[in-house]
Amino acid sequence: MKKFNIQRKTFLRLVTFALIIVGLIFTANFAKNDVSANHPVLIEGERDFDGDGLLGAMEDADNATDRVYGTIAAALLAANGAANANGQAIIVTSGRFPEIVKIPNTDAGQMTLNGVTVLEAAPGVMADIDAVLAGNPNNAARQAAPGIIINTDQTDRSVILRNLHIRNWTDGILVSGAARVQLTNCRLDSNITFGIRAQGTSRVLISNTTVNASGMRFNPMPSVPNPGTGIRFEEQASGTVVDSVISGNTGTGLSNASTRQVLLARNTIFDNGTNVSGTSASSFAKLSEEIQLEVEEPQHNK
Ligand SMILES: [Ca+2]
Ligand SMILES: [Ca+2]
Repeated sequence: MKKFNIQRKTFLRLVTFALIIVGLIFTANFAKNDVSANHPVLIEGERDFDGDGLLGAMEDADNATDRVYGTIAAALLAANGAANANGQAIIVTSGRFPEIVKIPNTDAGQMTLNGVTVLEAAPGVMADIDAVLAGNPNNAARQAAPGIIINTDQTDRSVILRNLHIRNWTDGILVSGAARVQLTNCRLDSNITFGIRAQGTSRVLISNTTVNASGMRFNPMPSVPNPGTGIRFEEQASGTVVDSVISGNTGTGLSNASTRQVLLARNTIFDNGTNVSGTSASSFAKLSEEIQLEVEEPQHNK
């Protein structure tokens, strides 16, 4: 009987030990494979949203449960419970963001999009993603780079940008690979090469967006436009531009050098170096009247 008790105790210890090992293995695998987020996170601009006295990098790192961040980059990565390129990142107080936004952020080891990635400013919030912030280090390095860089071969998940103001970069927004991107209600100016540039086999929808003054940058001295085009499609990129304003760009307003067609509807294209240029007669097409009527119908019913 005594002998049995010792064996049972040993047996229980072995079972406990085995369970701990299994638990550790499970935890390690879970951590390694946990790319999911898909919860909304908030980004503070230059005003403290959650009232904890922290802004910027301090807000990024304070804890893993508040889901509030001080930089766009931290809100889109995985640390401290952030979006991990899967979900919605909402800028909730106005401010200037002197940071290059990479989606996915390969420089930080985020090699893929983990889901639909949304970056937007809340209504009434001015989010100024600006290469130049007086007194801030690295203004010159940022001015030599694009502001928002979206590059992925994944075609089954979108990147959505809404209500952002992007200025003083080379390209304001550079889309490449096979990325699927929707830009709505964005404003771009003072980008020296291209306001919005689509390459590869990307597909880019541009709606309710204003692209002004590409090629005009004056920090700290006038830059040479290179070429200062508003919206540009290259390689096999394709897209649709609707309800947008393309004006005051030094080079071409809307340039399609891609082999694919770009669809247009209800845009104002005015006072650019050249308003529109394409590589062939079929570079552009108007969206059909049927599609326009469908879009406008709800307004008639008001
Ligand atoms: Ca805060
Ligand atoms: Ca925080």
